[in-house]
Amino acid sequence: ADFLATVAEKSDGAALRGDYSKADAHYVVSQDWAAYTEEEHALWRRLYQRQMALLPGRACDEFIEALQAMNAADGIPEFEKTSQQLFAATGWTIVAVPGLIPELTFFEHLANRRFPVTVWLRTPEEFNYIVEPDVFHDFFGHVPMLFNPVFADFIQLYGKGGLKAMKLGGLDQLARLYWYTVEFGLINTPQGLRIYGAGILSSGGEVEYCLTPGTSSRHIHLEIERCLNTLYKIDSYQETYFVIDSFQELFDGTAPDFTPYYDKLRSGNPLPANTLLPHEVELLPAQ
Ligand code: HBI
Ligand code: FE
Repeated sequence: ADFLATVAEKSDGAALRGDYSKADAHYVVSQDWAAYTEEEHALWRRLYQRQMALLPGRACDEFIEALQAMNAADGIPEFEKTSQQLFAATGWTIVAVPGLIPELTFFEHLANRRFPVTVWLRTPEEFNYIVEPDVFHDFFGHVPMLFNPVFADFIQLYGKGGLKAMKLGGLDQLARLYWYTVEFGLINTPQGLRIYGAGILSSGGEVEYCLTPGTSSRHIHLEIERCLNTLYKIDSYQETYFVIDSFQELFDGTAPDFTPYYDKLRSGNPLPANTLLPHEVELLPAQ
């Protein structure tokens, strides 16, 4: 399957984690909340507390406010409860999945305002680093931003774009946009740069790293075609962070037909992750 290539890239071809035997045709499972152990709930609380100590002044207000309203500090949450809250706010729901799912299915869920959340939690040994998305990454990292109406519309648009990119042969390009925005995006605010990307928000180390001036990483304004053409690192902190000025900008940049981008970029060479083009301005200069 297509998604095995994605996973092989991420985990050296190791088998997918998670129990796929009870998944339906859309890879949806029941969360089976009662089956989580007290040790797992305790690990969730530790993960949650560690992240919360890092996020004030670093995560964007939209994320922090939604997370607080979700009441998810006391253990692995029941998806159904948050899903009802989320549906009332933006018309999105949460669906439980065994882990990584095929790209087509993933995009179909997003296009229908359903966010797939992995049911299993990492082990204590993986407290600081995990390769595949688990429930902490998916729920803590992604779900709060779906309470923002503009961001919620953007993710649906991305899902529709994914279905289209599959037909047009633009998936490599479009996946880079997801990576550099939904997973590792920063937003410029009057108070300074803030994080909205789930890959950073659920990471112990990158929350601080990505906002530290003077590292070897660059922080540049998001330009869609440039982003679609930029390779990314999957096993280290990002070498480039793309910065937006507003979620509306993200939506508007994703709304056009990407066919011309794909036609142009497919035949050329993508840019390395550490590229800085002559006209680009570092938005987090060393002090
Ligand atoms: N499946 N559960 C899950 N979560 C993801 O983030 C995910 C996926 N399948 C495919 C996929 N992501 C990617 O190929 C998308 O990037 C673009
Ligand atoms: Fe993610």
